[in-house]
Amino acid sequence: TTLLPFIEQMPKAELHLHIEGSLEPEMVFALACRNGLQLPYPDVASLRQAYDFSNLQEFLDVYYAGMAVLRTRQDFYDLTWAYLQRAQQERIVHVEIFFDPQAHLERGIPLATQIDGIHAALEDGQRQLGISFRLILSFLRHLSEESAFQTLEQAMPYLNRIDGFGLDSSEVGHPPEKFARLFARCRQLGFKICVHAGEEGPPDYVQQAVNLLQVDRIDHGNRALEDEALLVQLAARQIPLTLCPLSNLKLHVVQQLQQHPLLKLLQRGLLVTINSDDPAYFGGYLSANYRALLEHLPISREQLRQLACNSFTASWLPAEDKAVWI
Ligand code: ES4
Ligand code: ZN
Repeated sequence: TTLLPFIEQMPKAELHLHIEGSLEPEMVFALACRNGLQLPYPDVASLRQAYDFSNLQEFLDVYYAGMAVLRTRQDFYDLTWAYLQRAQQERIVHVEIFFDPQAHLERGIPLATQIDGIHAALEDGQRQLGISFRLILSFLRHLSEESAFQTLEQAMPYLNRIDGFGLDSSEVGHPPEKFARLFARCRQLGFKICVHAGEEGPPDYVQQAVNLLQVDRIDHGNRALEDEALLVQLAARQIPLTLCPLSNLKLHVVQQLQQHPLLKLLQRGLLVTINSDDPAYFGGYLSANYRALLEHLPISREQLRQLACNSFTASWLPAEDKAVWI
């Protein structure tokens, strides 16, 4: 239809992207070769075939195995630069990306190596591609509060290159309240915070994120739809939700895109945005997520425009920079 070029041409922000989730199978093989590592797959095609998940945990197992090829500053630079080049092609003009430092620290990769590589690529992307950015350090919720606090301590010398803190990985059994003291500390240090909640976990986890952690943004938040009072609160306070349609489909959070809660949440007045989450694993970058919505939901041109505008409203850019795009 005629809305396809509209999707491509709209200036967009991406607010929910795990940089390790942009690691394409081709790059897994290239980095394994460069670093002298053996992979348990004979070729790119057989690795891609392993990208078939029935839930979040099955995905996470493959995701953590894949990122083990990231070793050097240059590896982290190349990964981030490849994403930014794709972003520019899709008219993404602002990105707020996550990285998972604990997953790399566990493999003996220093925090400096990770941040030096990722941040240098983001700086080059700002200069050469005109893409503004924020970098979000995301804690792994399946690990302990103590591990998260140790990671925050280790990150102290690098906080001038960090803009906010997030929380991801296995959700059920690891509620936001487990990290209430951690995020209170992050807020006290003056940082923005966002957490994954209500992807597989119950609406109560979204409620905890909002009222206990006092997040600036909810990542996913699909299951907020099950709690009427929570919906009213999210709409009234305009707390953004970063929705990820193709991710939800691949991880069976929704059985079909026709059942995706996006339009219901939009109609209830919530500040929802569209994002790609882990595009190398979920079958598409940001534009593909917009196109999939257009194909499977009765979504209007005005609603597509609203979603792109919301991505800037929900961003952590200062008001004067948002105003350029809205
Ligand atoms: C993630 Cl889709 C998703 N959910 C939770 N944690 C994650 N880490 C990377 N992708
Ligand atoms: Zn995510």
